[in-house]
Amino acid sequence: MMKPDDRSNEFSISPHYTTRELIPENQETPIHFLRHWITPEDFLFLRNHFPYPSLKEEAFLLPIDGEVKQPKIFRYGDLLHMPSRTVTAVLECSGNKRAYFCPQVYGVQWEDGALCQAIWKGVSLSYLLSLTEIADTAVEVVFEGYDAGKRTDIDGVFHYARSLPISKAICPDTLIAYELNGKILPYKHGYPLRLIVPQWYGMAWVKWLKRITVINHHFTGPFQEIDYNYYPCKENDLGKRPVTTINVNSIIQYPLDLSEMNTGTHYIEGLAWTGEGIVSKVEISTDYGQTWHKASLNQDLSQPYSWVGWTYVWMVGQKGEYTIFSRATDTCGRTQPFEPEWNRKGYGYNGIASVRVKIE
Ligand SMILES: Nc1nc2c(c(=O)[nH]1)N[C@H]1C(S)=C(S)[C@@H](COP(=O)(O)O)O[C@H]1N2
Ligand SMILES: [Mo]
Repeated sequence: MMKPDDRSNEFSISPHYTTRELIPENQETPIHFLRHWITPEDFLFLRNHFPYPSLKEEAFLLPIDGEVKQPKIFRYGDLLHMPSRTVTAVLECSGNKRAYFCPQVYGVQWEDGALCQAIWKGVSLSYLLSLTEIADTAVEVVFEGYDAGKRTDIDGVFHYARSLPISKAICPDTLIAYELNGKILPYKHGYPLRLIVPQWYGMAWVKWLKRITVINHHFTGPFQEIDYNYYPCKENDLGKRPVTTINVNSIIQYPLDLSEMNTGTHYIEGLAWTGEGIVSKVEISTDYGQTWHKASLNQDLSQPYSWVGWTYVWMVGQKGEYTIFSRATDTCGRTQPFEPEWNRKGYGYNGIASVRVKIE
C-alpha cells in the first residue's frame, strides 16, 4: 500500500533540494529585453543539457593533448596573463524559434529569445595550439565540459562534448574565454573557461571546459553525431548534415505581436544577424510580401560578428489588422525564406519574422 509520505521523501534530502536542481536550466529572454547593444548579464538566456557541474580545483587546469607535439596543461592564472583577444558576438541557440516549425517538433520550445550579444574576452585557441603544436595527423579538436548526465535515447553517462574542424579551431577569434561583458565569466555561462565560436550556433560554445583533445578522426559523441544535425526527413536520416553556422535571421521588437496602435507614424524596430558575411539589408512588408521596403540599418556600432539594429518608418492611415514581415539578407546572398527547411530536431529556424497589429 502506498504510504502518504512516499512522495515527500524524495524531496526530504534537504529542504532546498528540489527537482529544480536536478533538471537542466533552460530559460529564454523576452525579445523586448534585448534592446541593449550588449545584453546585460541578467538578461542572458540559459541553455543546459545537464544540471550544473560542481567545480573542484582541477577546473582551473586546462589540458590540451592528443595529436599534438607538446601536450600541455594550462593553468587558469596563466591564461589570464597571455595575449588576450576580445570579440563582440551574437550567441544563438540552434533551437531558437523551434516553436515556430510546422509541423511542430519535440525539444525545448524556444520562441525567439534564445539569443544574446555579449563581449567575450579570452585567449585565442590558435595561440594555445601554437604552443602545443598540432601534429600533421590532426583532423578535429574535441572540447569536453565538466557537466555530465544521462540521455533519453542511449544508455550511459555522457559529458557534454563537441568538436570543431581544425580550420575553425585555428580562427583567431575562436577563443578560450574567461570574461563576459568585462567581468569574470559567470558560473552559469561556463566559469572558469568556455569556448567561443563566433558565427556558429551555440551548441559549439562549450561551457566549463574540462579538456581539449586533438584527434585524428571525426568525433562521434552523441552531441555531435545524434543531436545538432539537420534531419530533413521525418522517417529516416536521409539528407543528414551537421549544424554549424548561424542562418541569416531577424526579429521585430517593436511593435510586439498583437499590439493595438493608432493611425499615424510608427518606428518599426528590430535586430538582424547572420553567421556568414554580414547583414546587407533588412526589408519590411505590410502586405503579406507583395511589396518590400528597405529598413535603415543602424551600423554605427557594427562589428564582424554582431547583430545590427534596424528601423523602418511606417506611415499608416488606414485602420484595420496588419501583419508586418521582416526579412534579412546577408552579403553571402542568403535571405530569410517564407518557409524554412523543416527538420526533425527543429534547428536553424529562420523563416521571415512577423507580428500582427491592429490599427484603430
Ligand atoms: N558544457 C556545456 N556547454 C554548453 C551547453 C551545455 O549543455 N553544456 N549547451 C550549449 C548550447 S546548446 C548553447 S545554445 C549554449 C548556451 O549558452 P548559455 O547558457 O551561456 O546561454 O551553450 C552551449 N554550451
Ligand atoms: Mo543550443
